[in-house]
Amino acid sequence: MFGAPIRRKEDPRLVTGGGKFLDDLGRGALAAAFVRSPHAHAKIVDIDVTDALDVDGLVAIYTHEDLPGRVGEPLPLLIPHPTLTHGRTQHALAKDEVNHVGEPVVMVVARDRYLAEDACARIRVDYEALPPVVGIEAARAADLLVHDDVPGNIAAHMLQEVGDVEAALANAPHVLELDLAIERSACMPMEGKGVYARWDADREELRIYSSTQTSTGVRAAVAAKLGMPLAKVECIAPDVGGGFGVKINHPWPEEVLVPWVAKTLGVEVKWVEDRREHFISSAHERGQLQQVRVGFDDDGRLLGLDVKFWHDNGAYTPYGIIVPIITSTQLLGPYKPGTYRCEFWSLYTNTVLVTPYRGAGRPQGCFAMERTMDAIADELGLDRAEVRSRNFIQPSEMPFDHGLLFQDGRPLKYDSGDFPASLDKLKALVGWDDFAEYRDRARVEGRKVGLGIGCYVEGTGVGPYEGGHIQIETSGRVNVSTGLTSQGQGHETAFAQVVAQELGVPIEDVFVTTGDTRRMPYAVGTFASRAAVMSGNAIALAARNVRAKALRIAADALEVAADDLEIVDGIIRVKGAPDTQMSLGTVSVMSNPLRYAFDEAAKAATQFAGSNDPDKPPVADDDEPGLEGRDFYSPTQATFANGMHAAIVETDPVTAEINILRYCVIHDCGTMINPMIVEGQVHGGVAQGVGGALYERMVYDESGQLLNASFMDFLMPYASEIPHIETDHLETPSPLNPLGIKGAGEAGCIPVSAVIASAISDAEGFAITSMPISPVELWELRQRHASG
Ligand code: MCN
Repeated sequence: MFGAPIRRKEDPRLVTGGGKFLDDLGRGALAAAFVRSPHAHAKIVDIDVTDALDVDGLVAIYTHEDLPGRVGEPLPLLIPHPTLTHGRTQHALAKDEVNHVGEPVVMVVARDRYLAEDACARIRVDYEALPPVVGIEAARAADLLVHDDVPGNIAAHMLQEVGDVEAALANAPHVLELDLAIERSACMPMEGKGVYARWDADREELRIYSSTQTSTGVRAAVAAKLGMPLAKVECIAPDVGGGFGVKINHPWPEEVLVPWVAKTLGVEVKWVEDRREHFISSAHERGQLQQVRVGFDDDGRLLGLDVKFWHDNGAYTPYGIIVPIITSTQLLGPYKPGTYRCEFWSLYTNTVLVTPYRGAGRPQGCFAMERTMDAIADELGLDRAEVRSRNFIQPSEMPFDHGLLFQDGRPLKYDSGDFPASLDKLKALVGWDDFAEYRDRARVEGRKVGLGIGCYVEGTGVGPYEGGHIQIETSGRVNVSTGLTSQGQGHETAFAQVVAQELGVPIEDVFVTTGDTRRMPYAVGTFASRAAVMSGNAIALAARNVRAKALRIAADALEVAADDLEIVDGIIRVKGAPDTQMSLGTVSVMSNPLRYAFDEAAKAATQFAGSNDPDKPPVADDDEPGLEGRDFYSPTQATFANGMHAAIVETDPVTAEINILRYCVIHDCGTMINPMIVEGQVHGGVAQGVGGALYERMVYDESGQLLNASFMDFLMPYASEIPHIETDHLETPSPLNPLGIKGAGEAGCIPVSAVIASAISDAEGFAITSMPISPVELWELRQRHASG
């Protein structure tokens, strides 16, 4: 049950084609398609739709001018921040100007998608091309501006400092400087975005299905944009084929426009994103240039860390600057920096906008910190693991307050963790102490092998809240709902495990619903590795309330004290006298004044509390009817998971091909609900990390065209590129929440670029400072280092 590595309940359905994804719905709906900007930066001079009007099956064409009221206003800026002095969001359809290739300009609705695309192809948009800003260097130079009214292309400039870093660097026995870079990549879920909306004219109700990570957010945003009462708008996330961050942006332009058209025309409309649209009009992440100055003593202990970085936020900032703030606050990982200053600039470029992608700014921060740790070890000739361990925050120092502000504006305070124990486990797993001998032997054989390491700490389970609703049917089966959505994380299983444990019912009798605003209207969403902490605890609290009520009713009926009762396999029984018992279903009937139960439980209930007996009212005065309850969990701060990875990598001496021979993970996400799910999450994260380290990048040309906007050219690793991942766990429970849980969903991907860079550096004998790295780039680096 809780803590057991049981197989996921949802998998038989999902792996045998039984999933119901967005495009499985609304088969007869009209289709929407979009004319998107071919320019990275341009003024819209004229839009001529005349030729498209002849297309058979065309229903409607809309430009920005056609959008009424709030539908035509810029989309919301979700996370403002005091340092975000120049936040900008896009219009659902571009007004006057486009700022990246792929920005939606015209919406077409037709009988089917083919006809809609035909009509799109006949629409002429005249643009006056403007010079684009492409890449961080161009944005920094600021010779050209993305938004005329944003000087220096700077959306935000932020600085946090703890202690006097300049003084620490001035007095440090050793100071090193590093220039580092991470390129853009993207989430690339198997299922792209999509939205399907239908209007019920009689009831004046709008139902939206969206492949989203935040159904309550979509509902609220659409209701506000369309000026509708919330009560008349529902949003349901069906099965979602991956999100990884990109499906949070409530609302995306299409998520406003499709429901608006459904309501305006009184029809059903659907839009399903194709892969090219996903590349050029969803979101990217990762791109940063970093400069590090670090001061340390002869033992490798940090005295001062000064980090500056420039973050590419693309053309708009719907998410504010959440990604660079996360980089700046979680860069420190498990270490005490002595003194720390971090300053960043979040810069506009004429490229696809940037929103959180699994890891959300942490892979970049981890790269900066871990490359720095390796540089210190190399400088002093010390063991790389030893340098790390000398700088660890110790378990005795927990909770540890860094003196910085976390992204939620609260103090950056680690709740728990045992970094020395994690490192010991990692070293044992990978065989750290024996590796030098293996590497030297391999070198004699003409082989290049290297061992890399990377450590991270990850703030997870952020608030503000999440809820859980539990209802025990008269049959004894348990319905559970929580408002956040699922994209493949195994929530149906994990939350059922929580409830089975708390209520003492068989897991087969627990049914979990997520992401349906009809079932749970209050929710925030699935991101920031928060579902297990937030909904897991909310559901546990709700289950505890329902259990207490069930025991109270049963105690009364059985004429014993509630404390003398236990629940085993859905049966409430007297401890030590198990024959005195009644089922949870029976109690459910007893708590239901209408007694609508057509099963055994009803008969049993009548036996205990005859429905016609006025002396035994089914519901106590202070009880609500039904065996059900709702509760919410709202944490005081994030809980901090951590992990350490090591990889052994071999590079071909001739071709510079890079092979990962072993990949080892120690992971600590507090108490685990289901270790098999956690391991699956870690494996998926590592796989995405390997993509980011060795294969995936967004290649823009100078004019802002994305040159590799298809899976022919953007390389995602197959299973054949992913090494066997050896995983072991440490469970340091969080003291902050009742279940002791920390999040696990993003962890796997955070240190991978740092670890692989560390291993390649070890194999090659020179430092890798930019990721991803291809064999060609490694080969060129070799030539450069060989020629001095
Ligand atoms: N879990 C557990 N014990 C813990 C922590 C987590 O058993 N101590 C389980 C949870 O119950 C849940 C899973 O592990 O089933 C992940 O939990 P959590 O860390 O809370 O993460 P979320 O469920 O909030 O998922 C979000 C996270 C993020 S932020 C991204 S991005 C991501 C990820 O999950 N996107 C994913 N994993 C993904 N996995 C799939 N298949 N698809 C995505 O889009």
